[in-house]
Amino acid sequence: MLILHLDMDAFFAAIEERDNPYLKEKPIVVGADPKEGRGRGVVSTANYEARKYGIHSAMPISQAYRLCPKAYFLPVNIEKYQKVSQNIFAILQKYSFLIEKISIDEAYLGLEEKKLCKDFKKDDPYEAAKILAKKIKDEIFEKEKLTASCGIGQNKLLAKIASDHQKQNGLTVVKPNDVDEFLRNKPVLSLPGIGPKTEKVLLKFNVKTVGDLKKLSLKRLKSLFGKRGEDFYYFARGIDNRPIETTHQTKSIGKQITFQDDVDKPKVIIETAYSLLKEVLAEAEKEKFSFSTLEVIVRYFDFETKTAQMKVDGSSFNDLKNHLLKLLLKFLGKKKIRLVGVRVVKG
Ligand code: TTP
Ligand code: MG
Repeated sequence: MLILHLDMDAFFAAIEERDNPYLKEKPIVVGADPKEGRGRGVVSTANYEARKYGIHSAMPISQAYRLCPKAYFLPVNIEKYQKVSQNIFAILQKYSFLIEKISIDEAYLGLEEKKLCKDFKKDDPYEAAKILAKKIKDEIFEKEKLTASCGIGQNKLLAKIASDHQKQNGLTVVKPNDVDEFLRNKPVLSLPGIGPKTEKVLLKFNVKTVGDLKKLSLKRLKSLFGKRGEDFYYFARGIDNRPIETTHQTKSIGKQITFQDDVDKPKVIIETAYSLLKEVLAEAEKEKFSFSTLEVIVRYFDFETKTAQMKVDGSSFNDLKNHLLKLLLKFLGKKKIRLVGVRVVKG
């Protein structure tokens, strides 16, 4: 089995650029209203023109505004993007029965090697997969006027890193003999499960790239990171046994709000959290989503972020309100609060 990973380029921003000809080749930021630098939400995404100014997803919108005030700031029109996403997944389904949806703009496709070779009259399944990826990209462009980047490899790890390798309309194939060379200079951050915290720990051992990571023994990695360390050991060698999971299950439903001004009145925060809980439960009901954990998220004015959870199997709405209050009270009366969020989680 070969894996193809597909990820749309600057997805939300590319759709807006497509639909508004005046935006062509201009810096575009999709996200919260910047309110001339006083806006309080975050950037959902920016197109590559805007990324030249250092703007990226999840950055405070006020910072994005400071970096490029002349950028075009657009609100998130999620219904529109979901519709486009459905069209793209409908295209993907024509090319593989084995699809794992990762997000609104990203998927893994499982490709049977024998079938690939037969369909495209090639001896090398990687060459055949490359032709298939090209066809998918062409069809997406023809029907949706949007570009995607694709990566092909012997597992999810390689396919995903490959799709990121030449972003914007890229197509990268990593054959088994090229794996070491391909991974050697990639930053450790490109491996799944390695975020900024793990990156920092690794830096203490002078490990910056996947090549550096390979020098740490299995024993060492296990003692540093436990079970995750074992994964890192194999990932560094391009080994990854994670299967394609076709039935993608929702794991959580959450809502959050950034206050226009930092709030210290407990009443305002509690009432906001209650109304978020209501929205979350309505969505859980609509999606027939059963959950067992309730989580609250609080971000203080200085961006310190706290979360607290509790098991809430089978609780009524009033019980949940009480649980929420209990969780929330841990965080109130300390510092002014910038954001509050509520989430329900499966398992
Ligand atoms: P990504 O695929 O991570 O980003 P992208 O498609 O905008 O850019 P590229 O793949 O070329 O790097 O996310 C897909 C969409 O999901 C993105 O267009 C907007 C949304 N999104 C958010 O709303 N918030 C986020 O923090 C991220 C990362 C993405
Ligand atoms: Mg994308």
